[in-house]
Amino acid sequence: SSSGSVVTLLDYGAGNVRSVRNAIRYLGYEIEDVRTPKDILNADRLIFPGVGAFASAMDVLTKTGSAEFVRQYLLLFQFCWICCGSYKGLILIIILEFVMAEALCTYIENDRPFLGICLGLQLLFESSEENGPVTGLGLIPGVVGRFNSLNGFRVPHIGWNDLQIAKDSEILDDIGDHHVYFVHSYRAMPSNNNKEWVSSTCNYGDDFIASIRRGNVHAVQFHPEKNVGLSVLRRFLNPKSQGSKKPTQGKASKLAKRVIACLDVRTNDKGDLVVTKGDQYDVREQTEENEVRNLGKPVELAGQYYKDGADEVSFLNITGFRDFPLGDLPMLQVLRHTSENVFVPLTVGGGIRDFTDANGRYYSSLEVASEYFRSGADKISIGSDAVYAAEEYIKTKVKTGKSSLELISKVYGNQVIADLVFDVLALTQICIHAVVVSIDPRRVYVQGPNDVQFKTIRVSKPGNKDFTVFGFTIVREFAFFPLKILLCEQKVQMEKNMLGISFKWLYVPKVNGGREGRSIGAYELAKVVEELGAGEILLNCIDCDGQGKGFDIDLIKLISDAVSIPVIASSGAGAVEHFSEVFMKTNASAALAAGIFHRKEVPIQSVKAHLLKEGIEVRI
Ligand code: 1PR
Repeated sequence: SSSGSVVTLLDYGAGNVRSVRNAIRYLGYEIEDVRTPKDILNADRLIFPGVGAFASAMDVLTKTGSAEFVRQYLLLFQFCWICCGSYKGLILIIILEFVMAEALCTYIENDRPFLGICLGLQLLFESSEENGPVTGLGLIPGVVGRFNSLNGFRVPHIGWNDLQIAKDSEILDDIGDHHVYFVHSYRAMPSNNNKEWVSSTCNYGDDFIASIRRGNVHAVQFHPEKNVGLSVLRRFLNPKSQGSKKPTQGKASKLAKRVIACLDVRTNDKGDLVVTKGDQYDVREQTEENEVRNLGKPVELAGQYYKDGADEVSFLNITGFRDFPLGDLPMLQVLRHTSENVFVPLTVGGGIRDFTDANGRYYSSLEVASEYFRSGADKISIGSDAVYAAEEYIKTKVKTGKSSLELISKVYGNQVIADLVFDVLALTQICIHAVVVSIDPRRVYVQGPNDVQFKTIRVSKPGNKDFTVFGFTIVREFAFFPLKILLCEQKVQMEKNMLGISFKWLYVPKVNGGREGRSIGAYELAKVVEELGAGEILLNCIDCDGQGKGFDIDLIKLISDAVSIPVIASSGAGAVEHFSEVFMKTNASAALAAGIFHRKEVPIQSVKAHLLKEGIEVRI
């Protein structure tokens, strides 16, 4: 191939760079990986995506010779081994650690074509506040700091936001007022000292730097490998052919509410991997054959939803709790194929836990998650295992650091810096946002708030599959309390109707696909998983699942008010109005639906159009 179609990529192999690779290939370019510093100096154009431990490398270099240095290296080795699964990655990292920084500085100082992404932008600054100050490359004046979640803005900043263009930056010319995808907890701020670099800003509580440009050196805080971001990549890769446009000024920038399409995936009785959909988690048809409901093929449907404007696509491997996902290779294939053509964030969940296979080979949850990331996932979601971890934590008040949630959010999340590898922002940026906890609660009656040790709330809507006894509505399904209470409840309800007494509900999360009730409330679970490192919560509701009667507003309000990480509302969407309702009445950051999209009852475009009409910020 001619060198004109080759892009040099500086990648540690440690994180989810696959989507950047896919985007570059999609645009018709080949990728050459940096193996030695010479590869940097010889590059025609260099892309440095925002994952990996480069900033930590700088930190390590400053500590050469100390005992701390040795300790950190040992930990780094472990980290590489787990994440890369090979010595190749390890050797690459050693090279990177020692000499890449210099080559990279020379390359940038010589004004060679460079595109930094996310962390690749932050590293150009002087330092990071986190556990610091920690020195960066120092090419741009300024300090990288954490978003402040106190003023009501959820951290991490996840989702689609538009830009305020500060100066002509050619590569942003096609963005116009479209939203671009951000996912980060740290940001650099514009100031008089770095004014000459800043090409756009974005507002999330504060105005922060969304992109910089000087000569041929570009960097963006957002992800150009996602959706309209591809135009940025395209312009960077081929600046000459595209001509210059007058950049459109984005309107006042605001984080868009996300609409997510969810695909529950499992193998049917014939052995085909299908998208299915439950009715309160029961995915079998109510026919004699009792077949698994089949609503289509995962890769095709995901591609369709991307075209229709989904802001994210989630895959839930719903039998992952019993079938080991790394044995379930079709799911990994689904991810690989989907990520080649779908340029919105992909989440995958199901079966992320420690596992010993039939041959006695042990896999850690981290290995399972890493395999999902390597196959194209941008985020992973943990269900059952997070419940076990939370129960253990509530019981012992000790963070063992060993649960899948803690381990994965350490390696792909924020705390890694503090207590595992190094104290730099590098690994923070990989993915504090990469670990979603999926909560599957079901309503259970109690008579009053003091009847159980968990948080209860008064609900405004009765349950779905109710039935009537003596003219009073009671809930048929209850997983947590004995029938006696149900009968009591009936009595209370009668009194209520007569005396105006209202009563409370409790949300009990379920594990193993909703089959087993646990003694923990959804509220407690949400609080604890936030503490244990979750970057986002996917909040389902078994009662509402597949019913099409709307989201469980009470539950979503309870949880989204309780935590400061983003909450995805799920279960029950049946009409466009349900989406505006959940965004107006709760602090959900995103709304997820499955059935209405699969059955083509409501297209994603109509949901977006409706939200826009209602004055809710969405990505169009
Ligand atoms: O416990 O880590 O293996 O994760 C299992 C994952 O699989 C969890 O995220 C759990 O929610 C999910 N899951 C397990 N069993 C089922 C099932 O349906 N039998 N599906 C299941 C969860 C619920 C939502 C659904 C929304 C929207 N599905 O994902 O898409 O409720 O549906 P709707 O719009 O049609 O109402 P682990």
